Amino acid sequence: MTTPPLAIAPPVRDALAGGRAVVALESTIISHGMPYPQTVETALAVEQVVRDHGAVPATVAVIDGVCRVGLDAAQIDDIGRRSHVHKATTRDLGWLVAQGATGATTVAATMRLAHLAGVRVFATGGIGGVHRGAPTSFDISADLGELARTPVAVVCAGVKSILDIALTLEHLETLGVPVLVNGADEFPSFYSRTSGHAAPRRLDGAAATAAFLEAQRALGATCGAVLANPIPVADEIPRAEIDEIIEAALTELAITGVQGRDVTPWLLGRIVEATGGRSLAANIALVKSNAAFAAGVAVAIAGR
Ligand code: PSU
Ligand code: MN
Repeated sequence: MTTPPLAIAPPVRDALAGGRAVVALESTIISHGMPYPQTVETALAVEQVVRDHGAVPATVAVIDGVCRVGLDAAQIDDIGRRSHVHKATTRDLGWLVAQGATGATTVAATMRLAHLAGVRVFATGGIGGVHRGAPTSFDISADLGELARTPVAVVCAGVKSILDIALTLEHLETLGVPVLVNGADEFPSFYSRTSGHAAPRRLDGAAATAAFLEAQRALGATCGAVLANPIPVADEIPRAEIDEIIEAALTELAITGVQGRDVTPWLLGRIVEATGGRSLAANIALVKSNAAFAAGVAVAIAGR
């Protein structure tokens, strides 16, 4: 086997060598999730949240064909500013490397590269999943397949707001991926703390979550885990309000002909417009909250 073309940033390499806490962060959220320059400001602020909670941040991306685990501020700015960065899921990694191209990694691709580097905890906003209408469109994110085969724990505020939560939970169960909710009995729905769906399992706090991840490891689990962390109460958008906006955006989407990987960026843009920017503020708040929780989990694992 050849060594993977992986560049681990010095602070990340040192932390891993010393058995200290590291939290992986994705870059699709930087290139496709929010407008520039807020996106870069947010990415840097999220890294700082990870540091403030005692862990080393490792933002992941492929830059000019090099898979990077840990970016510096200039590299994060580059990903946010460039207008034609590929959205890269796991299947795109080989192509990007061979072509010397640049790609922002989704949850799936970030998990893969984090795992190759030895990082076990990853924080993001929302994971991909089963889209509404998937029974006819077959649109199911590759994030779910990666969760089934890569042992990285993904802290999120639920699945992307535009998905079918019930079908996503069902599919995760089929794939054998554990789904845990931090400190609540209900699975959250990204902008809201509730979804109408019960938490498959509940855990309270970082120490309990670290104990769970260690148990998974001791059992030889080869899959990842979804660690759902509800948005803070102060930042929540009521479910009835946001559901109506999402429904309207989905109706509009059907008319536009936007398809495949362009669907999410288009819908998120529409939702930001329709909420007058409130969804963006909520999105930023929940990512920071997830970064803090993920850092706590990584610190607790490192301390065991
Ligand atoms: N959640 C969001 N915005 C996003 C994403 C998730 O609120 O942009 C990104 C993540 O990178 C996730 C990806 O892994 O969308 C999933 O895309 P797809 O459904 O095309 O697999
Ligand atoms: Mn898709």
